[in-house]
Amino acid sequence: MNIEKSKKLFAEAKKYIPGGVNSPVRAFKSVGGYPLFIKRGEGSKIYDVDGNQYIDYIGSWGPHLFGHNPAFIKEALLNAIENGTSFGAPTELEVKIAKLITELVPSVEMVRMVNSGTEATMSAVRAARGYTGKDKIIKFEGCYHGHADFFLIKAGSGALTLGIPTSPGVTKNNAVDTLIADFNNIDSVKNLIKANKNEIAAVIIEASVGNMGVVKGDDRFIKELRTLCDNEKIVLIIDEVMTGFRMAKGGAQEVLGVRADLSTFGKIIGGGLPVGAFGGKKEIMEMIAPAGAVYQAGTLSGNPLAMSAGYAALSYIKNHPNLYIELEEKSAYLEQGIKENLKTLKKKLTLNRVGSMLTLFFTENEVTDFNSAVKSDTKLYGKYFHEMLRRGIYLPPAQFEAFFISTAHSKEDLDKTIKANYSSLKAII
Ligand code: HOZ
Repeated sequence: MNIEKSKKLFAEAKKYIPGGVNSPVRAFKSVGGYPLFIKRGEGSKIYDVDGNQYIDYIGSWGPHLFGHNPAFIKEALLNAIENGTSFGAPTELEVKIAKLITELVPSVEMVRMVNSGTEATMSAVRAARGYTGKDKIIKFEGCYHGHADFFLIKAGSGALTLGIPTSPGVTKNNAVDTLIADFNNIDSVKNLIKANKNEIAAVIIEASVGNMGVVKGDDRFIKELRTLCDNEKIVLIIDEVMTGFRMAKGGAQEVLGVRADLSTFGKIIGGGLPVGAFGGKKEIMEMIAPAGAVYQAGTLSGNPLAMSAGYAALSYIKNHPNLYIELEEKSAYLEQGIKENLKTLKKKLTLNRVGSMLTLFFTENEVTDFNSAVKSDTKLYGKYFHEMLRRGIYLPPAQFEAFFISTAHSKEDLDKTIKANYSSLKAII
């Protein structure tokens, strides 16, 4: 595989951008080798600057439910750009998209647009603190909620992959209000609540995790968490940055049968453009300025280009409910194919799938939380990653991430992936 142009660009990038990338995981540090510089994406495929084609299972980390560059989003963007790129003033589209989100996600009565998942989670916590008048929050080890200081404690995703789950630069004062519980373990939450009686503003959780690899939230655990938060007057924030509009139109909370007090969303709300949002109960959301005193702001929030792409994506979701059936069938087909390969090769690895997100963990044990996820052989994952890449399959360049499947993945793509999975596993075992 010729990747000379990518190699050259990476060398040049490292002179001007820390580590040569604008977000750490994409530097391929944990799998080794050189990151590919991507030129374009179309449907299920991406193309690098050297002209290589790959079947893509990252999909910009979640939003590309319909594959890259679908015609209806492109058209919406081209129409919107005719009218200008940014006003810093309200537009009609912001009202339409907010209304649409409240229709699609029953727990969301009001919503505020921001520019990224990090802004969404950070602002949701501020709202919860303002609403309850309490300071502390509970998060779960291995869950990742973006890079605000108080979240970078025992975090997942890139922070975990790079071995810096608790980042330097986070002050003791910032860390002291973040309490850490074990995912899928209700007793660990109960103990923290007991030890910090009437001090906890919010529990924040990826109800189905993508950021320590895919780990399903146990139904009973999530329901007990909901009851606990109700009893203790704690705001339950469900982080749907990855799962929102992907697991179902109502996200992980719809599938798990719970209602969040606040939910956070990411780039899918912008059809893949830089957008996030947080929303939920009216009485909490009305705490936000200018309705209330909790300050939150941004010139690019509700940006007309991002809103037009987002409105096109969410309208498509609303009008094509069968897309979740298609996603489920395609994802189950891939899961089944990989499982059969493992059986034929007599290799016991753990495959976790929740809807159209899956992770192949290089460990034999069941993966249900952080401690079981980190038992994975990350070096072996790195080898597997490169074998797959050589065969034209672009997977997340880190063990503790999810593969994302889209409706654009054809049966031919999935068969090619299953075949590559077989040969790649065979090559590394
Ligand atoms: N931390 C992101 C995945 N969980 C990756 C962000 C990126 O590199 O774009």
